[in-house]
Amino acid sequence: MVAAVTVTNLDRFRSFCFLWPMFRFKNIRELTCLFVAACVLVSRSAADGQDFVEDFMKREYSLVKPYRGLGFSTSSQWHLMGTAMITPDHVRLTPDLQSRQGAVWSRMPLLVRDWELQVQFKIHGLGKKNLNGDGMAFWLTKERMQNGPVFGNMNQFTGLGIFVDTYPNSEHSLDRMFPYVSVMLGNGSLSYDQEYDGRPTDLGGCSAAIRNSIYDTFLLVRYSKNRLTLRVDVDGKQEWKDCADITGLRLPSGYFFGASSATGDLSDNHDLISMKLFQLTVERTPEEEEDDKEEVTIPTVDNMEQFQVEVQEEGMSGVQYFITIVFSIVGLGVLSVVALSVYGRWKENRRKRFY
Ligand SMILES: *[C@@H]1O[C@H](CO)[C@@H](O)[C@H](O)[C@H]1NC(C)=O
Ligand SMILES: [Ca+2]
Repeated sequence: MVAAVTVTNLDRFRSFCFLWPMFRFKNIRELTCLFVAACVLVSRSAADGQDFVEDFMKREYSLVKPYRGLGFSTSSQWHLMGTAMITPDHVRLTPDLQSRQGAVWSRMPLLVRDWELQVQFKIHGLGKKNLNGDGMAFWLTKERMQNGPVFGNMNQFTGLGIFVDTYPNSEHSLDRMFPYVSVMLGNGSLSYDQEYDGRPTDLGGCSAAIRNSIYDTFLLVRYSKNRLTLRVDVDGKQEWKDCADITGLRLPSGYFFGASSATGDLSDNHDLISMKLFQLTVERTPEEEEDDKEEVTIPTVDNMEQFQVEVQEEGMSGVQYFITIVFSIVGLGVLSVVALSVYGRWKENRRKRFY
């Protein structure tokens, strides 16, 4: 089918070029033919790329409009939890109201070896900047359908968590622009620390202006050969921007996709529009095949230490810092006065002894 189409295109292109001798400007003619040929080829390959990707979208792992097979019944392919609600345009995980939690979880364990997940979502609300929260998370974990403190999911989870954190809980986070997107790999005992916006455990991330955006906002997660990459497309340029790249990451198969969200004192609408899972065709050398046969039972990252950051106790504020300095100077002054007077007495005593 594709070959036939290409041949027709080529024929069209050839006859098109043969019609041209009526023009004298040989160079222009050739240039135009080249240009047309390039256009034909480019449009063909762009369309081919599309076909190729669509072919591999795995419906059984994807959540797309019109959201059939989503619901609260056990036969659903995706299960809803908490405040999650289906509308024609999105699955609203939480409304812009305080203290809500909502989630949606796939019922199918993921058995695809090399994959790419494209997520489209929308976070919007009436709160002013940094007076909104808490954000959204996307999951590929052993556990599913749990309530908890991590964006509406349990802590000490086992597997992958990708967080779109819209509220800086820690003062130390102010060196990062929020919203902040980050990746964490849980092993069942590691804890996500909300007080520090997950900083002690994050493996990478980036700032992304995704709240109240006029553009469609997307995440792209790709996992192949123990490498996980995260990209974002948030500024309407239809381009993927690198956000995180983690090698040596081992993720067992048979985990579940999910998306969750929570609001607290601060809130936002957290809308999931789609999660599309594509199977990738990846070639492997015999060694890589061997390496892949090793059974992975717990998620791990090689050289975990490289990601670890020192998170200090909440430091001093400007005022505290100033007071400390003033007291130090006064203290030093007092000390030197005391020292001087002691020295003076000692000298006097010595003089008395000599006479
Ligand atoms: C999980 O990872 C942490 C940090 O690398 C480690 O201390 C802990 O022992 C691991 N837990 C399990 C169950 O492997
Ligand atoms: Ca936060």
